[in-house]
Amino acid sequence: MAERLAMRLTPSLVAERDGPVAILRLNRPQKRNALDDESILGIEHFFASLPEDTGAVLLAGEGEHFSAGLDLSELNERDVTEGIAHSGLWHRAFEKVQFGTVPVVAVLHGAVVGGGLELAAAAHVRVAERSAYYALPEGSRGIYVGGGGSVRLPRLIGVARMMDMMLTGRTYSAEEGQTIGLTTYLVEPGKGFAKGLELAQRIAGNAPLTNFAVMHALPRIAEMDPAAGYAVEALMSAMAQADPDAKARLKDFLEKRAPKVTRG
Ligand code: 1HE
Repeated sequence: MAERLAMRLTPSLVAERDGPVAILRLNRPQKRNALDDESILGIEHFFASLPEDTGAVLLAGEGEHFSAGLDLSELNERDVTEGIAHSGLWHRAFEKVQFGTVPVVAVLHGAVVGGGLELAAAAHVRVAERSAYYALPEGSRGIYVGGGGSVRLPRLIGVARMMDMMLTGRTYSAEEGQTIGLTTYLVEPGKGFAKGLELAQRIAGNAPLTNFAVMHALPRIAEMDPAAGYAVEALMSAMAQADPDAKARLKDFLEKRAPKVTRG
């Protein structure tokens, strides 16, 4: 059962925990979880202040939508210099999501648009409910992505698809999002949170060093030239297998105490 996580956060966010899983809910449903500065600062604070015994994070949105993206009502007042600082704030916060201490599972439903999609892209595993839809309406608003979308989204769906979304205002459905690689799980409406929690609990049960390698080494290796990648992989693999946790897990398997791999 989830309980409140003791953390000072803006009312637009709610922090809970369920065993080793810390849960962050976007909690501004009356504004479709639009992300104002306070929420972005809160997200940064949450990921920087996780209790040490946290093994994974579950990120979800309250109400009918995951997030309507940037709070457009805050946009009018910024000049260029302030705009750069604002985008930098989002970069800093989402960097803590992607390259923080533990893997993040995002549960997506309803609108997942603009900055909401950028936030989702910073997570490590994405679960969609069939109600989810994805768009980058920045083009039609006369603005541009600023939360790391140009870096993360092409790596998920390719430059051409992101260009199409931004230039034509194309919306992808939950099913299409699953096909093009935005999400890796697709579930019925209302089932996303339970599925996300189940996955986060499994992730939290992994050896911490393996989770570290998957979060911090894998995406960097994927960007390296292959020769450097093989070298870093060999080092990471040697470090992981030398950890006492790995030794205990291998012993459990060899002595028939660990579960077998099962069909999906
Ligand atoms: C908002 C926002 C927002 C809703 N900022 N207030 N994002 C967008 O361009 C998406 C804009 N939002 C929408 O297209 C729709 O609101 C939704 C499809 C997400 C939801 O529709 P619906 O019918 O459920 O809600 P609604 O009636 O449009 O909105 C309810 C309230 O939320 C309403 O305020 P109210 O005071 O009239 O009740 C809306 O104004 C408010 N609201 N979305 C501010 N985004 C780092 S750069 C990232 C750049 C971007 O993210 S650009 C994409 C911005």
